[in-house]
Amino acid sequence: MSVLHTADLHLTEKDEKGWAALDELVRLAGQHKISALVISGDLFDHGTEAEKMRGRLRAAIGSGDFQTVILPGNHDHSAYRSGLYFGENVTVINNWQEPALIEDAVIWGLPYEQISGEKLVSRLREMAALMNPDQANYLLFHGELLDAYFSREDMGDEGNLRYMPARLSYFAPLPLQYVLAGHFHSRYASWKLPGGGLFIYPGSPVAVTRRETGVRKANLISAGEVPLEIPLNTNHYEEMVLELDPFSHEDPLEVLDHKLKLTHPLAKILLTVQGLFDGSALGLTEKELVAAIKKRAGERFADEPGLELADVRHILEDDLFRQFKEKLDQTDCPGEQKEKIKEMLISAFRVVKA
Ligand SMILES: [Mn+2]
Repeated sequence: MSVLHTADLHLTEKDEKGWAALDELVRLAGQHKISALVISGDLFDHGTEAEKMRGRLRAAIGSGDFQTVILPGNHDHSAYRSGLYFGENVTVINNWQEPALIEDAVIWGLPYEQISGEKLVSRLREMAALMNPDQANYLLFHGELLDAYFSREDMGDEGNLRYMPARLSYFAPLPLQYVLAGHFHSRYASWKLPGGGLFIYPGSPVAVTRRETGVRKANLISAGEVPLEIPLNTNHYEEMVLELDPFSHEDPLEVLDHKLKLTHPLAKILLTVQGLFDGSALGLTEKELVAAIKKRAGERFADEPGLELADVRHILEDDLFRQFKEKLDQTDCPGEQKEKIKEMLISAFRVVKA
């Protein structure tokens, strides 16, 4: 028994990135010969569009010989109300009392509803009464874990509402091996459940907002083994800082090329260029350097780079600065300290000259 666990694909008709991520998940499902693909909520971005995407979804997940179990999330719960049929090997958990049985595992789910923490506690107690502790029980959950210090932006674009707020302690009465959760987009994260077992958010498999930086992951669970974070070949964002140094002999454009080479080909780069540079040594004005950077990275950028740079050649060429620097270079103070002093000196000159 093995499960590939994901959530928060936020599929729309127009955005191909989500569909490509689904294909990647299906490819991995085949590669790892899993029993079930579990999607813990927000498969669709809007409930209203699901009907139109049904055929495409069926074609995408119907090709493998594994089961798919879908949990309604806060974004797409309205999609499943009419009992949409997604194919033979797809189960939608519309009722918390009716689990999906896959091999020797019992996969329960809490379809999304707008309920308070108190109500959730009693709902979980009712569920516990239905579970057989001698079986392998998994629970699919889509909502916010209050034990974790998340910010709003970690959930994608959600505004100010709390969705199915839960604490780890709420799950204590349930004989669970795993809570396979969704709703938290930023990254893969897991917690120990007080009654045994693990609570796991896999993070979104494809970036929805710019906060979803780094290679995206899916969660692979094989009975008796430690859950695995499986890296995905899907679209995401990556933060990059290009640090300039007026005394370095490195060409910042070459440094940028090198950094770009190390990034994932599907990463969109959020670049910040910061620091001071010697335009005369580089043979470029500030405007030219910025243009060269933009040209170099071209379509790799998610948007316009953040620019916090300045050409300080006029300071480096100043007689007083040069004299001071020569004296400093002759002293035997450690290199790191020299760098610090030079930085301070340039800042002082910039204030004076401004
Ligand atoms: Mn959600």
